[in-house]
Amino acid sequence: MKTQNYILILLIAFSCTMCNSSKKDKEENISTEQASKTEKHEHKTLTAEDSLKLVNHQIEIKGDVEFPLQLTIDSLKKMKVVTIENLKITGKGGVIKREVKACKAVLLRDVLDKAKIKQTDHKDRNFYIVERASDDYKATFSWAEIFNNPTGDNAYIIFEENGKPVKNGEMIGLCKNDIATGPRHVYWLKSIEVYKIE
Ligand SMILES: Nc1nc2c(c(=O)[nH]1)N[C@H]1C(S)=C(S)[C@@H](COP(=O)(O)O)O[C@H]1N2
Ligand SMILES: [Mo]
Repeated sequence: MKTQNYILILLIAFSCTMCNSSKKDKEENISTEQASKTEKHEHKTLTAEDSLKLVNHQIEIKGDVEFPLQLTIDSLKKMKVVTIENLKITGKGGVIKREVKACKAVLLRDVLDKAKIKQTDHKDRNFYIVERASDDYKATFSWAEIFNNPTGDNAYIIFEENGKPVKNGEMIGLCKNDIATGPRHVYWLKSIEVYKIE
């Protein structure tokens, strides 16, 4: 009887340790998962020197266009410039990441009209447009969004914030009517690329 009790206690104690250890494993898994999620989402802070390396003095409009272009801030200033007031850059769940009182910008549509997308006829409308930054961050638009949808009136290339040059790069791509404006807010803008769906 005594030995039986002893074995029983041992068994219970053993199963308890097993339970705890597997629970602990799970907890550890969750915490590493969370850590890597945060790591992926957050941007590491760059030194002033590294940030300068990403700055472009012009953006290149290329791909399926009749007139490939290199546009500087000065060339944008010669186009139809609009002012965007109280701009909010938002992330997931509407978290405000950045707020700007006033920005000067031109419409992405005007830039694309200048470069003229190579369309064979009026039904040739299946293109996508990529805004690419020098750190290879990218945002994508479709032809229909820009030329046959209110988004066309909301997709901008920003070159001035509160009367000063923009801080991250010289030009920023932005889509003002997106639910969260963070994803299609492309700083260090380097090129606008037009591709046809074959
Ligand atoms: N070039 C470039 N633009 C970018 C990013 C980036 O990593 N590189 N991050 C985007 C993300 S995820 C958000 S939410 C907004 C605002 O980012 P911030 O919080 O770093 O200002 O910028 C966007 N634009
Ligand atoms: Mo983000």
